[in-house]
Amino acid sequence: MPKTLTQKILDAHIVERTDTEYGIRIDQTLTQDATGTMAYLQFEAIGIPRVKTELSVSYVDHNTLQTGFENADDHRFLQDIANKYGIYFSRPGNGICHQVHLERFGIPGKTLLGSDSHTPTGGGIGMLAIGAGGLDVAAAMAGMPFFIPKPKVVGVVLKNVLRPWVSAKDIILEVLRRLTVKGGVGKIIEYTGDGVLSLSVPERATITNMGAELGATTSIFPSDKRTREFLKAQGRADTWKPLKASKGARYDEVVEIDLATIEPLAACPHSPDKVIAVKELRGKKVNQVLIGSCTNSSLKDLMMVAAVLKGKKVHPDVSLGIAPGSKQVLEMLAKTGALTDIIASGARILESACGPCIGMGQSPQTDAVSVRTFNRNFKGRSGTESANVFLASPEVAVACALKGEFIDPQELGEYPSLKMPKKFIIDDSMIMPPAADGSNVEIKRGPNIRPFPKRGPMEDSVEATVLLKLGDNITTDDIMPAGAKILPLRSNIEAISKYVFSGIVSDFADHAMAAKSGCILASENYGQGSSREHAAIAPMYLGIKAVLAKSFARIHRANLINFGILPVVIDEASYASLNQGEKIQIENIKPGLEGSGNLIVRSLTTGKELNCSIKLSDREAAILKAGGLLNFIKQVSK
Ligand code: MIC
Ligand code: SF4
Repeated sequence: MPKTLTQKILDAHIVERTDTEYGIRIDQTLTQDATGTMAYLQFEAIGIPRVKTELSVSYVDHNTLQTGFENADDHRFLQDIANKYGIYFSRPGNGICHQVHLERFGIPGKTLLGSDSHTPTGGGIGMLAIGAGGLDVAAAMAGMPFFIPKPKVVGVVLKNVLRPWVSAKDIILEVLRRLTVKGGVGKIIEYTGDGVLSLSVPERATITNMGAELGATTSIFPSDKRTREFLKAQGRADTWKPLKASKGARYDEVVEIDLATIEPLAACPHSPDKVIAVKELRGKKVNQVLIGSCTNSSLKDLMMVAAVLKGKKVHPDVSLGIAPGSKQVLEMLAKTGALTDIIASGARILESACGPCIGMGQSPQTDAVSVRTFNRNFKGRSGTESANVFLASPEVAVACALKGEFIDPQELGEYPSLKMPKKFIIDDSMIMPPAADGSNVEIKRGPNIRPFPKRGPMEDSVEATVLLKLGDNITTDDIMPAGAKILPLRSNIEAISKYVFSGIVSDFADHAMAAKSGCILASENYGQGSSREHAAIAPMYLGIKAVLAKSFARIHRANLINFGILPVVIDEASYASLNQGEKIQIENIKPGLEGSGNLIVRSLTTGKELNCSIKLSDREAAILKAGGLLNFIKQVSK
C-alpha cells in the first residue's frame, strides 16, 4: 500500500503498538526555560546519568525579562543541567526555540519531542515534531518511547500559488477557519500538492507551527529541493534527504486549498479560528502592532517588513514592536541594512525571544486593538484584559502599522522585490555544547527552584467539590495564566498554584485549598493551547482529583494523566445537570481504570448518578493507578 509521509516516518520509529496507540522512538528533544526547569527536575528524578537521545537542546527564550533573580537563577540551573547531562544549551538572546531549532538542528525524517506546543514548527523541514508536557520529554530524554493515539492523517492539498501580499500565515488561517481550534484533535496534518514547492521552509514552518492551534498532534511538509536550499543556506546540506508520500497514498480526510484564491485574513478576538478577511476590518483603528514570535519572525518575514517600512514612518498612534526570531535573523537584518530601515521607521526593536507573545512586556493600552503576527489571541494573554488582539500575517501587520488602521496590504501597490541571501551567517557561539564527561559538573539551584510536589497512588474512591463549571475550549492560559508576573514562578509550584484560574475567579486557589478535594466541570476541548504541565501540576497541588469534561485537548489530557488527575468524560445531559458547588463521589476507580471504563459518579448533593466514563489505553490506566508517570516509571524500573 502506498504510504503517506507520516506513515513512513512513524513506521521507521514505532517501537511499540497497541490497539489505540503507537510508542515511537524520539531522536531529538527540545525544551524551553518556562517548561524546562520542571522537565529537568523530573529528568533528575528518573536518575539517568546522560540523555539517551541523538540530540537534546535546552533553549532559554520565554522568561527573559528577568524582573527579579528568579529567571536568571533558572537560566543558570538550566545551563548546569545541560552541561552535566549531555544537552546543548542555547543561551538567552540566541532566539526562540522553534526558529533556532529549524535553523541549526532540524533534520528531515527525524522525530522531535518538545516541551512546547509549537514544536510542530519542525514539520516545516519534514520532521515529525510533537509537543508534549515536560515529564514526557524527560522520559524521552531517558530513552523511553513517546506514545501518541493512533492518528488520522489529513491530506491538505495545496494548489496553485499565492498572490502577492498573501502569505503562509493566510494559508494556516484559512485552514483554521475551515477546521476550527478542535478540528485537528487526534490528527496529523500532511501538506501535499503542487503548491508546496512555492513555499520556502520558514513559510512552511509558519503553517506547521500554527497547526498547534487546530489541536492537531502535528503537521508536516515533504522534504524537497526547497528543504535542501534552506539546509544548504544553513551550511547543513549533508543532513538533507528527500521525503514525500508515495503516489496514490490514501488519507483519512482530504482538504483542498486553491492558494490563488486566498486573500489576506485575520483571526479576531479571542480565538485563532475566528477568521475573517482583512478587508472586512478596513478602517478599524489599530493601537499596537507586534511582529515576531515562533510563527512569523524568519528572515524573509522581516526583510519584507523592512522593505515596506523603508523610507516611511510608523503611524503616530501606533506602537510597532519587532522581535526577530533568532540572533541569526537579527544579524542578517543588520548585515543587509534592513535593520536600519526598520529602526528609521520608528519601530521598537525587541529581544530575539517570545516576549509579548506570552505577555512578557509590551502589554497594550486599555481596550487596545493590537495586531500581532503571533499564533494565540486568547483573552488576557497580552497582559491587558480589555485588549482585542487580532492575529495576521506580517504583510497585514506592517500595513496596519503605517496606516494606523486595518488595511488590506494589497492596497499598498507593488509587492517589494526581496533578494534572499543564498547563505546565512553561521555562528553557533551562543549554543553551548555539553561537557564530554558531566559527572563532576555541579548544579546551582536558586531559592525559587523548589522540588516538585509528589502524589501517592490513585485512591479507590474520591469525594470532590465541583469548584468551577466552565464552557467550551478552556485554554491552558485560563487554567494557569502566564505573563510577566506569573511566569517567573514556573519553578515553584507552591507559589504559582495561587494563580490557577485567577483570570476567571480571583480566589480559586483559596477555595480549592479549603475544599481539600475538588474537581473541575467543563465542556468540549478542555485544556486547548499550550503544553504547560503547570496547568496539571498546580491543580494537583491544590487537591484537584478529576476533570469532568465532554472532551479534552491531547497534550493537556496527557498532562492530567501524568500527574494523577482523572480525565473523566461526561455526557451532555449530566454536564447540564451538575452545578458548581455540588459535591460528587467517584467510586469504582480502580476497576474503572482496569478496562471497563465505567466509573460510578454521583452527585452527593442531588443523589443523581452521572453518565461518566474514562477511556484509557492500558499504559495510561497503569500510570493513573500509580498516581502519575513518575511513580509509574519508578515502579517499572524497580
Ligand atoms: C505558549 O505559547 O503558550 C507557550 C508559553 O510557549 C507554551 C509553553 C509554556 O507555557 O511554557 C506552549 O505553547 O506550550
Ligand atoms: Fe514563544 Fe509565543 Fe511561540 Fe509560545 S507561541 S513558543 S510563547 S513565541
